[in-house]
Amino acid sequence: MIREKLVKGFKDGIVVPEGLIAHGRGETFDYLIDEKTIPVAEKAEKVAAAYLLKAKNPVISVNGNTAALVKNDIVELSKIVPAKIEINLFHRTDERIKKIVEMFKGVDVLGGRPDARIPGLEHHRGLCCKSGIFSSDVVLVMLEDGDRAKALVDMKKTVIAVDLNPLSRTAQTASITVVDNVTRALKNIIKNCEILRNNRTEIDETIKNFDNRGNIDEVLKYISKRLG
Ligand code: PTJ
Repeated sequence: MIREKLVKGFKDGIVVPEGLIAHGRGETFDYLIDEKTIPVAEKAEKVAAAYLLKAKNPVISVNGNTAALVKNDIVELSKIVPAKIEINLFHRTDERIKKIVEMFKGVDVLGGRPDARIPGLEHHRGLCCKSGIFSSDVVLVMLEDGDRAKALVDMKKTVIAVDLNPLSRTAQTASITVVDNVTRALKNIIKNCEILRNNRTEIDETIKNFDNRGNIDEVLKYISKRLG
């Protein structure tokens, strides 16, 4: 079903060919974790929910793959936090932006008229919105390119990354790394937002007790053990 959604997205001009290749890489890592949410990912998903709920200006960044795979979950999460949605494409064209905005019909989405830029990224890749990603304190990125993830961390933002490859540059540079398929991760983050949203003490405790480096190491240990 995931593959078919992406192929349809590709035919509709939402997903780029590189997005199909990215999916293949992700799928490989998904097999290594048995295509399920492993306990360490569940922990990171709770932390992601806590950071989103505590943020002053949280933003969910959307690309072609996530629009094709998890559009409805993105909208649901944006309402529960609440968070802004910004379409921020790596392979940016006005036509793709327009098509993705149309997919989100009836929902406020940023990204159509970028008026700021992420320092250190060349032309199209650095474009963003002043009221969105540029001024955000917490950004949720999914299937993100490593350079952009690093540029956002360099801007002192808390970067939550959903990436099935625990060794990717994005996974390694993010502030919170969720090693899970985006199709499961968003649902779990939503569930945790529902649990945490009225509990400030638990939000603070969840954030305080988290060590991202240690959590990535646990993912690698889990994979090694499974292979062994
Ligand atoms: O739509 P655009 O123009 O913004 O382009 C989007 C892509 C995905 C092409 C672009 O951001 C890109 O090239 O990303 P990368 O550098 O290929 O990184 C994608 C990462 O996501 C890889 O580490 C994959 O393993 C991982 N990945 C792939 N599918 C999933 C995934 N992680 C979570 N869930 C998935 N379903």
